[in-house]
Amino acid sequence: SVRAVLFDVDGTLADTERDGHRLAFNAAFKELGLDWEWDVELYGELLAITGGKERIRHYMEKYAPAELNRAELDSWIAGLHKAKTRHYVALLERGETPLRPGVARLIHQLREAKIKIAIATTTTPENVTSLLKSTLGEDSPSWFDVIGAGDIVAGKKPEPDIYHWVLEQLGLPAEQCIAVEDSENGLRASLAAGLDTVITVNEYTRPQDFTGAAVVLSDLGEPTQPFIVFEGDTGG
Ligand code: XBP
Ligand code: MG
Repeated sequence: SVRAVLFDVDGTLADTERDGHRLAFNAAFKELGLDWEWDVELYGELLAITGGKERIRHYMEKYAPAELNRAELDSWIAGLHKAKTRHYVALLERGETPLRPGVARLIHQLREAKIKIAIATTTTPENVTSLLKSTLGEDSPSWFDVIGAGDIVAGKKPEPDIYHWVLEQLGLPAEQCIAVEDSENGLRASLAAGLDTVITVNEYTRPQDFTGAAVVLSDLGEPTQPFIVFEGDTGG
């Protein structure tokens, strides 16, 4: 039986990319006096690289090369990304980023059923706690048995590192857990860690290749009507 469900964050718990992370990156660029602007289409292309710092580095290599040595570039990117995280957390704190359909319901049901819940994401830890607090309440981060996020592992998705780390912290084998993801990179990571994976697609990830997923859904859904039990129905 299933002992734990491991949730991705960006694109899975909430639609955080287009009107969240993207806007925060652009605000950070402006703050630092850069004339870069990531529009919706370009951002879709850049999403192929997971992790904000990695995404900035990839963009620079392709579109805006800098004459810095490796160490200078690392620290410059880290500074820019810190500003981005500040803008992103401020945006979440405005409380205008809702969870996707069915996410809150499933989390509550899993807790009631005493099935463990965990987070496995490439995003920065503060982003995760801010999103959980602004949507599920101040103490909701403590509902999660493990929160695996950001730079605690070397390889970001599609590498399976973060899933291996979370499974190890949970003390559970992959066969007793399920992952919920939204992207091909996320699915590659969860499958490589041996996890059966439910995919809920979004605008950016709908066209991607989800070969190997247990199921591909539009979202986790909300009941539109109360569930009706017919008395005397023997179910046959
Ligand atoms: C999500 C990401 C994240 C965010 C940015 O990937 O790629 O990097 O876009 O977050 P996944 P940071 O959903 O597969 O985990 O800037 O904090 O890295
Ligand atoms: Mg995702």
